[in-house]
Order: sequence, then structure tokens, then C-alpha cells
Amino acid sequence: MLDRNRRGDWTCPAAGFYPHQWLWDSCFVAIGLARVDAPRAAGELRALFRGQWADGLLPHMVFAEGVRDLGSRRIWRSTTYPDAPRGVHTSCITQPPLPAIAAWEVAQGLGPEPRLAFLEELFPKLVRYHEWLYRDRDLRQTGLITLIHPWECGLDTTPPWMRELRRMRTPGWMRLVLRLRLTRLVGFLRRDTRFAPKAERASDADGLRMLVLADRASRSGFELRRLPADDSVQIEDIAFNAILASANRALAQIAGALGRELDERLAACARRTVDALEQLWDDDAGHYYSRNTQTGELLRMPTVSTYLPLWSGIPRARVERLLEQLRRPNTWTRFPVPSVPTDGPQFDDDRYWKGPTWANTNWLVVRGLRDCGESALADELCARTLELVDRSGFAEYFSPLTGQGYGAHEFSWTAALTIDLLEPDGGARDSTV
Ligand code: 9WN
Repeated sequence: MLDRNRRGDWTCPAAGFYPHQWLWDSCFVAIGLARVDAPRAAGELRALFRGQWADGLLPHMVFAEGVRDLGSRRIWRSTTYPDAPRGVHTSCITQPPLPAIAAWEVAQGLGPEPRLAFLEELFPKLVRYHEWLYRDRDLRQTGLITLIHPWECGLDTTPPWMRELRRMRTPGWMRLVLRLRLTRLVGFLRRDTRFAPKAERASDADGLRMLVLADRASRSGFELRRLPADDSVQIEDIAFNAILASANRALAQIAGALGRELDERLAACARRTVDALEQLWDDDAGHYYSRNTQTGELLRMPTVSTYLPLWSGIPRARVERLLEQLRRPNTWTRFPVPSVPTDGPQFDDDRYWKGPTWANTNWLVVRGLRDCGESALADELCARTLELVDRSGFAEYFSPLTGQGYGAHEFSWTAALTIDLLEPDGGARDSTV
């Protein structure tokens, strides 16, 4: 299946459905491929970096040549920016910072010589990406990165983000479209509903708001420092920042393997991130939440993102509270971990990021559990994830209640992470990362 989704050096998430290269998809694909074909995995990451901008930004999408799809390339018009690469079209925002983690995994699969050459090649690019994050997206130097669009967090329609989007000023034309239910018009512009039933996808309202937000951000060149305070959405996303904390550790390991040290400024930023995760902890609820950067308000809606700091080196007391939450029946379902707890008002077992279980977030939780020494629970989650795949194939996401597969049905990261989870140390080649 991964061969079918292969497009030269890189792998698309799902043929037809998602025809371009996505940042975190390619990282998950590389992590799985590293177990069976490390040179190809290395190529996957190299191809991702062909989209890197001169200022260090690693965009969330690199567009495939010659694929016709309505609109998406036009939202970005990357080639109008001096820092964007020539000869390839990209988006102008990023996605969860997994590249350093993936590079370290891929390196383990390569022989000693190609390993060093690969790490030498990628290290400066990874450093520039992390420096860009801290320079352009942590303006107050808090250690927490601010995202400017839900597409950046990877869990696009996750309830806390959608609630913030509902608060933004809605243009008149959009109110009209929604009031008159001109959904057929919207349906014509949408690509996803050609491949999967509407009930499994983002609602038209959520989809339209995301487009409006992208359009507004484009007027400020997608630059956080230029965004108008009252017409933007700015969030310190918990999933993104938790992954960044693990990625910083992977970056330090890569530096170590090359006999170098991280630049002191970057190392200080990395230390701040781990400490700053504490600010996103709500002790009453026992959850980590994302935070509105402008108002400082925690977005108190539990999602699977709350478990990602398990892999970020958080204090043991926090781990204990998270384990309590994870074992609750609203979360430890027949097929955990649902993207939204099953007793929440938003829960919908087949709709995208509003309830279904996803292989990539499970993989991240498995990694976190192993890092915390919780191997029994990690094994259990690993086994249930494999059971999902066994029953329903390499679906994009699954019902946490019945295990039925939804969305795209030949989805690359589900297949790739299955390869990794099938290994005896399932989901943790090197638990020290
Ligand atoms: C927008 C490719 C991507 C994933 C995201 C997932 C979805 C895109 C979309 O698909 O997002 O980036 O078109 O909805 O939410 O996590 O990387 O698989």
C-alpha cells in the first residue's frame, strides 16, 4: 500500500484524497519505513526539506506537480514570497514538529556510515526549523510556540480550535451561505467529500471558517508578528508544544551523535518549553489544555492532545494524573484513545477529529507511555491499535466504540505506523528519545 501511495521520493497520505506531501504524514511514514527500508525513509525526509524556506520555515504541505485541485495552491501562492523555495509550491504555515524525531528514527535504521552522512545533511536544516519556530512563533520568549491556524496543529477540527474559530468575526457572505444552506455550493469546492461521506468529515461551517482564517492570515503574509489582534486566532497548542519538547530532545541526540552541541540560545529555548508546559496544566481538571495566546485563557475542552506531554519529560505527579484520566471509560474505550472523550458534547464516533481514534495519536501516546516506564499500558494500546487495523484495514481513523474504519481507506501513516507497532518493542525503537 505504501508503494501504491509512493510518488517518487515521497509518499502521499492517500491517493486522490490527499495527493500532496504533508509534513507530519511524511515523518510518520519515514518512522515506519525506517524499520524495513531506511534509505527510502531517508529519501522521504529529504524530499520534505525541498520545501524548506530560506528563513527556516518547514511548510505543512509541499504540492505535487501536475495535480489539479481546486483552490488549495491558490490560498498560499508561496512563490510570491522571497523566502519560499523556487521550483516547488508550498503552503506558508507549518505542522507538528516531528522531523527531528523522524530523522533520529531513520538514522537508527541506516548503517554507521550513511547514518552520519544523513544526520550531517539534515542537522543544519532541523536547527534552522527549530530556530524559526522560536524566532517567529514565540514572540514573547515564553518557550511556547503560537499557532495561527488549526491546520498547523494537525488535529484540524479539534473542538477547542473550532470554538475559537466560531468566536471570530464572520464575513457577511459566509453568514448568508450558512443561513441559506448553500451547502451544494460549498460541496462543489470541497475535495474530501468526493472520497468520503460528509458525515465523516469536517462540517461545512468549520471548513468555511478555516478557509476564511487562512485568507485573513494571508493578508499579513502568514506572519504572527503582523497579524491583526482582533482578526486572527492565536493559540499555544498543547499537542504541538508537547511534540516540540520531544523533538528538542531528538535534536540534542542528533547533535550528540555528530559530536556537537546545540547552540546555547536554542538549548535555552528548549529548556523553557519543557518548563512552560506547566502553564498549560489545569490541576482541577487533571488535563493539559491549549491556551489562547492573546487572552491567556486555557481552552478547557479535553482531547487526546492532553496525553501527548507523556513524551515530553513532565513531572511524575502529572503522569499519574494523566494515567488516571486515560483509564477512565470515556477514554479507555474498546478501541482507545478517542480524539474526544466519549461523554463530551462534541463526541461523534465517525467524524474526523471529533471522536475517532487515530493511529498517529495512538503511536504518540504509546511512545509517551514507554518513556514514562508504563510498558504494560503501552503494550495494551499497541495491541488494540493493531487489532483495529486487523479488522478495518489502513483507514484514516476508526470508531473508538466499534472499530469501524472511516475517512480514506488506504491511508499511509496508518500503514507505516503499523510496521513500527508490529516490532517487539512496538512504538519505541529507542525509548530514551
Ligand atoms: C489539511 C493529510 C492531512 C493531515 C492532517 C489532517 C488533514 C488537511 C485536510 O489531512 O488535514 O492540512 O485537507 O483536511 O487533519 O493531520 O496531515 O493527511
